[in-house]
Amino acid sequence: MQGKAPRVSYEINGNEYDKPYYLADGIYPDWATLVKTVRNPNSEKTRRFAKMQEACRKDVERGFGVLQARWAIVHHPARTWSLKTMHEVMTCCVIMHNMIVENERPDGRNENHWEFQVSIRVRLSAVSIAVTHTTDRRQALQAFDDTKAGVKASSTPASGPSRHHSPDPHPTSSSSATIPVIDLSARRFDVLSQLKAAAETVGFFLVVNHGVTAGLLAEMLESIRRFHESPKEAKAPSYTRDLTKKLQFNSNFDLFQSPAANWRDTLFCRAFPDPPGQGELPPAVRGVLPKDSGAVRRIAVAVLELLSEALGLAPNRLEEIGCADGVSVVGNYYPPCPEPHLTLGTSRHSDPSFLTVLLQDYDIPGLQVLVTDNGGEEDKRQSVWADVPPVPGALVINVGDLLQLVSNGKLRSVEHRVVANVGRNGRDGRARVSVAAFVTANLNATTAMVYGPIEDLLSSLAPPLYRSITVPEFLSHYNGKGLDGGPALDYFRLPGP
Ligand SMILES: O=C(O)CCC(=O)C(=O)O
Repeated sequence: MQGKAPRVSYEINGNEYDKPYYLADGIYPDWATLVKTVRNPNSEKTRRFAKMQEACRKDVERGFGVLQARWAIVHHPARTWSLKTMHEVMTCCVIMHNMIVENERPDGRNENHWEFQVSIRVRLSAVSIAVTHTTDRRQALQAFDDTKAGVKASSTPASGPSRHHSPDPHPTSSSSATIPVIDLSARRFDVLSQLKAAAETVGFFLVVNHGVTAGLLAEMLESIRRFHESPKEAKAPSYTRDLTKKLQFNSNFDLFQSPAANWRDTLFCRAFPDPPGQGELPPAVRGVLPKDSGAVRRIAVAVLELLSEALGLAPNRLEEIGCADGVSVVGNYYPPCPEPHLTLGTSRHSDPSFLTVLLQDYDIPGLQVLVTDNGGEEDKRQSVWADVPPVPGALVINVGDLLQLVSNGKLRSVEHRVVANVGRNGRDGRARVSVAAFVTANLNATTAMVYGPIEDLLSSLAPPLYRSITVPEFLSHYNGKGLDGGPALDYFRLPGP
């Protein structure tokens, strides 16, 4: 950059900045834009300097977080050794981000000329095509979101830019025998060894004889279907992207973050320990939602007890540290998709829970888990998508990211996805419905628990793989990143030896 900074002016967290910050090691320019902090501030002046520097550093990190949320390429480890190429990629992302922000300004202040001091060669024509595409996409998504009606009522084609998923590199497995079915009424020893084997490899299992009546299971699926199929006007009041609300209806919680939107609508409810009052619930789900979360939580506690033992811990250890102190229920609705080969029902992801208990549609399959042919998850390049077949009366249980974290990687939170609902007859077919209960910490607690790998599981041969975090911290990263683009837990991984 030969010591010349481009002229910029921007605001983060209410602070105004007029200097650019460079975020890759080794390319900091010579002038004082990034200054190291004072390690032991021992005077008023150095204390103030360190404080201000820390605030700026946080703003820079936040700015970088925005870039990471918008551009998938900034999420991943560098794909090249070339500093120049990395610099160009970052520069493109910053330029495109700034152009989008400028273009979206509501107050018409977008007639400013773009002033890029391009001492590196950036292909601006390619950049502006990408930006046009991105802003068109953003506007299309906003228009869709403003309908508050979800994909159920949408006429957006799956082939449009907002929903078109890139082809997936992994084939679909022809074998459906990968996900074990475990009878919870069998001998405790047998159940424990089957759960252990599944949780350490494929991360998913089906359970039968779990104690929840067929009647309640049917009622859960039916109430979610009823909600999504009620008139648009009945659902619109619950439509929100406010993550603090106990009840949220929307289509794709990560609509504006993820590279491609999914063909599904979702009703989300913080169901335990402090559920919304019956009067706050849409009529379609009244009387069912808190009841089902209680039943599901009991199964989760029983499974956590067995998994605790499988880890060599006291049976109540996982429950004791609060792994089942909160339950959020999501009721998914996958309308038949006219172009199912171009999009997905749910993008590839792992779950932000300790454990997930899922009731899936008995008639329409769609859930797939990414496994290696031998059932494990060691080599992602060799992985295949294995169907989780619908088994009437069964519940699907899977290990979530937080259980992988506290078990220090012994239990596996495995990526999964839902293919778009083919329907029988284009859009005239039946929608697929599922109800997932994310079993997690108490999200209403005033002081959030800190979770890290459980000490008893660590040794010199098994050093901690993850840093300690709170569940709100994890969720903030998970929600900011959106589905797709790699497991959220990788962000909290400690550097390897
Ligand atoms: O609909 C399903 O079968 C699974 C949904 C899912 O993976 C999720 O909601 O996280």
